[in-house]
Amino acid sequence: RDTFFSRSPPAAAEPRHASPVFFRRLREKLRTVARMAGPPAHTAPGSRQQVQGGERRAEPATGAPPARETRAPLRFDYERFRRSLRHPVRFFRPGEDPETRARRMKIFFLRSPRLPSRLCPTLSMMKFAWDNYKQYALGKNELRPLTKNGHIGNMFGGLRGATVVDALDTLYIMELEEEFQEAKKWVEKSFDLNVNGEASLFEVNIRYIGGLLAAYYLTGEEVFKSKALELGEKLLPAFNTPTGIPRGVINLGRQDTHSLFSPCSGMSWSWGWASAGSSILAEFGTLHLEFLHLSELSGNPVFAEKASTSQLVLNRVEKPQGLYPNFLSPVTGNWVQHHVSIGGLGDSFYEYLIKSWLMSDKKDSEAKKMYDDALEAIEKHLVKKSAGGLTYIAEWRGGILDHKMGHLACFSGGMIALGAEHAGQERKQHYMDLAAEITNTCHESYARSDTKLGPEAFRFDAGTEAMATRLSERYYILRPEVVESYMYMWRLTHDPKYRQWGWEVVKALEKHCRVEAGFSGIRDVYTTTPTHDNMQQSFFLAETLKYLYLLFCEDDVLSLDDWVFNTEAHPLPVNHTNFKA
Ligand code: DMJ
Repeated sequence: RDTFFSRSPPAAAEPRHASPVFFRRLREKLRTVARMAGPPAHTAPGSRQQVQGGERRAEPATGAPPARETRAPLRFDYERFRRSLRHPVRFFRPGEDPETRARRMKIFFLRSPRLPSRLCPTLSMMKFAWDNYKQYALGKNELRPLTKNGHIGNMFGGLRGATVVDALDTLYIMELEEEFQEAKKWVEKSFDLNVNGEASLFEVNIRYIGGLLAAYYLTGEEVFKSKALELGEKLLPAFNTPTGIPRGVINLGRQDTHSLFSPCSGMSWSWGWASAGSSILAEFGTLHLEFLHLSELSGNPVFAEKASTSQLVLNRVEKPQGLYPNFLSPVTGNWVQHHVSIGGLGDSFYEYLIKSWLMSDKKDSEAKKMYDDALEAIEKHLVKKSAGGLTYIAEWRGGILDHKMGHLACFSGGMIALGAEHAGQERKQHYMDLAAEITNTCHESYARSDTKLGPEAFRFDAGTEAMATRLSERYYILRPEVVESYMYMWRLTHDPKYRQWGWEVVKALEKHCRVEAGFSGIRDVYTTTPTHDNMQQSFFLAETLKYLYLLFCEDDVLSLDDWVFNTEAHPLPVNHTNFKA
């Protein structure tokens, strides 16, 4: 029996990592991060530096001695960055001479005659989703397509326009020019960061910061960069914990404006539902990509330091059977619960390990090793084959397997394929096969439903294979993970079945989720007359439609050589070189 977890609360007084060895490793790690982000302009221990909107000391990670390398703000050379890209970012290429374009189109259409008729629907779906959001809900977070109004919700702490920010890069790459300008105008004129409310650190990071960063890198428009940096600064107080592991909820009000009316500004909490005040693996483990770019663009290492501290603490903590449980105490650095999942609560932590390595141009070897080891443990303990021959990834509760896979876990086919290319020679084909098998299982969860859309969770027990068994797990909320894996599998194998499967999803979305004023989730995938949930999720525009579009267009549009997609499908550039002037 695994003895690693202590049932009694661990002694809170002594953070586990307050040792000289920890600080030495942290300093080494930060030096690597600093090297990845480019050479320091000057080295002045403890000197003050100017960042957007004020003076800020380059903060040491919690309790650690001040980072030695601080840097003056450097001008990010956007033109140089664009020149460094190895491929174009869009299907239609500005400045391309007509002859080259005609030749390229001819080759594209000859190779895949059905594609134009598949690519175009994804464009018009995006336009339909955006137009309705704009008409009925602009400035709210999401569209309610049945009642034709907006939804605000409570994840974004007073921030508005989640759909606008999530949609920016998709509109841009699809060349929906007018619509992109509408979205940009809203960000310029109406996107207010001066808000006061409780936000999910994770959601604000992946949707808003990820969306703004991607929009900046794609367009060079300063407004996106400055909003991303300003918002990034507002998230920093969440990291003020004994371990440096952030808490999940943060009040976005300014810290210096505590008053009777906003007494909680800048404060952070753990989610009420998370056991014993713990932080969630998929939340604090899904910051690295965005935070490294915040440092890259601002010249302020504080963001990279914060994200790297989490990675370091996780690397160092003892792992039961090599697995990472979903709940960790930000006070003690100990695991708090026994639940391991590659789906909800765990998912994007694993994704960010392999993507951190790729984004660092394969220099962040610590992240790669963590990914390799984690995948090995997952395969050993969680990957199973059903009686009917379907490979799936079970969940683990204190050593007991729950033979269930969530829709969220279906991103893992794409992730494992992405990592397979870079596995040791003897493991490459093995991981590619595993990725294909998992993607196939996720496809089966769609194929076995009446709507041809997949349920929120499906099971492999009591004779069930890849179907939901509980009423509460039958819904589909426009999630992207299955088409995300199709996109990666297509790009990495060119097996046409992935495009065929993507096309089945397009048809099903059109048939069951399109309503008069947008797209809506459905409550039961096992009936051909499903009721709608009246919600057009912002990730439908950020992810589902973007991945479908990328599945049907040329591989070099947002090429995997140049970009990594954050967990909300916002493309962030691989750091081939440093772009500082
Ligand atoms: C998205 O916000 C992100 O993909 C996140 O990582 C998981 N959940 C949703 C989509 O299902």
